[in-house]
Amino acid sequence: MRASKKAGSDGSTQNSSGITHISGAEGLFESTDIQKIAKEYIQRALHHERGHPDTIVITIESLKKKPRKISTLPLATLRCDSLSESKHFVEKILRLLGISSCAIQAADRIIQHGNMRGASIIHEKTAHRLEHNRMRGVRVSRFGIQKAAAKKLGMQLSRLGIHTDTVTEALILASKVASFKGVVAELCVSDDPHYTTGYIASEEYGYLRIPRIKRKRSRTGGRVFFVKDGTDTVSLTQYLERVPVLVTRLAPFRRTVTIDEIQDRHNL
Ligand code: WAQ
Ligand code: MG
Repeated sequence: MRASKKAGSDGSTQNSSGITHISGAEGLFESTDIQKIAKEYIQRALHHERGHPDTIVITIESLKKKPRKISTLPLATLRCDSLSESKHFVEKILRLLGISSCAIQAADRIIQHGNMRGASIIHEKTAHRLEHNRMRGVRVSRFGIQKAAAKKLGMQLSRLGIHTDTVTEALILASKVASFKGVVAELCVSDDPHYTTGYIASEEYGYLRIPRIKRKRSRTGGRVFFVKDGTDTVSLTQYLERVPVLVTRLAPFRRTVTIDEIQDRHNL
């Protein structure tokens, strides 16, 4: 699903096409659930805090290939008490993952600018932008979770008090992204004005939730995938946009971790 509106009326950010992105969602579902899911997606599009759309597009396609089965990344929440602390920690963690300062700055600029429907792909060292369409970015799609795994995931997230569509979908998306070999890390900041928790996802540290990653009421956000030198961006884009991937297993979850614990793990 994607919902958008012609920009201008409320002074919100817009891209050069004059269209403001409001919300989007995607997933893999059983054919018997299509009606229910389409209804939920329409509800979501119509009642979004980023505004009222004038266009909603819903695409439904049958799968031609069996999905590839993956596990979720392990999930944890970073202890983080302020906006300035989160900025400092994000930089530190990305540096620990080997990402250069200029790539970190480039990611920050893209996210501050906002209003892409998809994600940017950045070379982890040179900071070159590698996505084919810079205005739209790469839109990860065709990811889902098996029913039994979804039930288990729901219980684990409930125990942590974070059982929401937002967390569930972000964790599955991030697990798909991280399952491509050349991807070193993903940085994500929601574009919803009241959702201030973002994340860094990587094979190294798992899905690390970062509270207070942005100021309340800010409408900007975005996603950046940092990739290793030599990553074939055509294959990466094809994998993220087209190849069906299904979560069938869960990795262990932790409640909170501190920046020192992350650093100590790195030094082991
Ligand atoms: N593929 C690529 N990029 C996407 C996609 C997608 N399917 N969906 C959204 N984006 C990009 C786009 O640039 C959006 O502006 C930006 O990410 C933010 O999207 O554990 O809600 O849907 O509590 O606002 C993180 C959850 C939630 C953290 C992230 O993102 C947690 C969120 P949003
Ligand atoms: Mg959003």
